[in-house]
Amino acid sequence: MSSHPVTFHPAPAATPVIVASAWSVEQIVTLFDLPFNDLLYRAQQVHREHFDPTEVELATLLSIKTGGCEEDCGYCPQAARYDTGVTAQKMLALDTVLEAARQAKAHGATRFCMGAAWREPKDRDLERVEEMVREVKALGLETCATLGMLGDGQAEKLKQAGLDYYNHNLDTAPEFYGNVISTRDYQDRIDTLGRVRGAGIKVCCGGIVGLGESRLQRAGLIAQLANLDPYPESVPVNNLVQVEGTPLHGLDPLDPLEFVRTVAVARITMPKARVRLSAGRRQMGEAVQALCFLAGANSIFYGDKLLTTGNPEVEEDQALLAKLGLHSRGVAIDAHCDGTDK
Ligand code: SAM
Ligand code: DTB
Ligand code: SF4
Repeated sequence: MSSHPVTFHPAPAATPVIVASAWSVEQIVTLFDLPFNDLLYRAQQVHREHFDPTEVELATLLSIKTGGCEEDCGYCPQAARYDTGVTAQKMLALDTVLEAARQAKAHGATRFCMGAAWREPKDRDLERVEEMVREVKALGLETCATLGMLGDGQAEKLKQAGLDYYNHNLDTAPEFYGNVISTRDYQDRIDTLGRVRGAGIKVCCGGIVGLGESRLQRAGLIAQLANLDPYPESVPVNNLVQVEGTPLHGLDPLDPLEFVRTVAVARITMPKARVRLSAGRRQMGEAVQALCFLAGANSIFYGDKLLTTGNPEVEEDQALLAKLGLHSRGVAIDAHCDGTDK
């Protein structure tokens, strides 16, 4: 287990100094339980030690193969067994993917993530994805793919094609996982992450909150992520987007401040990771998103659509970043573009 040299500088009020080597769930619950201001103060300190706090990564998603998935993930509109209005489609043509990637780049995205509604890719499908990865990378974008579980040799093929990141989420705490998914288990996910690491691809791995889990279980998810050795380079924190027809539709939404706490705890326990404010931003409003950036989020999914559900419009995001004085990697966002810089 690697050590995570996280030394907490004392907040103005006397607070304990914790030096963690591996994070216990109890330590993480202690973070969650801090007064909100102390938690955000600590997250800001850690964030500023490792990143420019005014910089945000923009990653654009594209669903390259939508719907018809055989898995039973209780949150997912793309599972064939749920009647959500999402219909199964064929894999997109290379040209369509490249056009979307060019547009993402023109809007200022630096990473392009291709998602497929598969339990696992078949080798002949993987070849087509490899081609997409090669061509998207040639446009000068970082590449990411999320294709489900990977089998022997598949991660190596993606690496050879130039894949920078593979997204595969642990989703929730091990003890809550069975309430959400039954068609694959936690260890399957850990195995895929091992294959990704073994091939030398960077890991993008996070989870979803608002599934009906407890704070203890949210801490359990963060402990799993933070104790991966090494912890993921990218950590997407998704807030459940409730879709009619899925089993998790109709749950009480998570308190937005608890979502902010989750982001802060991810930042503190994974200091050098890109913590991505992921699904659910459209439902959050600007003030909650601003708190998430204060809590250490420094990446967003950027583009009008996630995979099948909505995301804030590009212009809306540009205006929000400008309002907050945030800029994207290498791209200055004009503070006057929303007309509110008075
Ligand atoms: N099929 C592949 C898999 O499951 O690994 C890749 C795509 S899958 C849609 C990627 C991730 O999106 C899931 O692991 C989950 O964390 C997230 N996700 C899916 N539906 C969501 C929803 N309704 N709200 C929030 N996050 C969601
Ligand atoms: C991740 O953690 N969140 C993204 C991406 N990785 C693939 C997906 C969010 C999906 C939200 C529901 C939808 O649009 O279908
Ligand atoms: Fe399929 Fe992925 Fe959706 Fe699960 S999350 S149903 S594996 S597309």
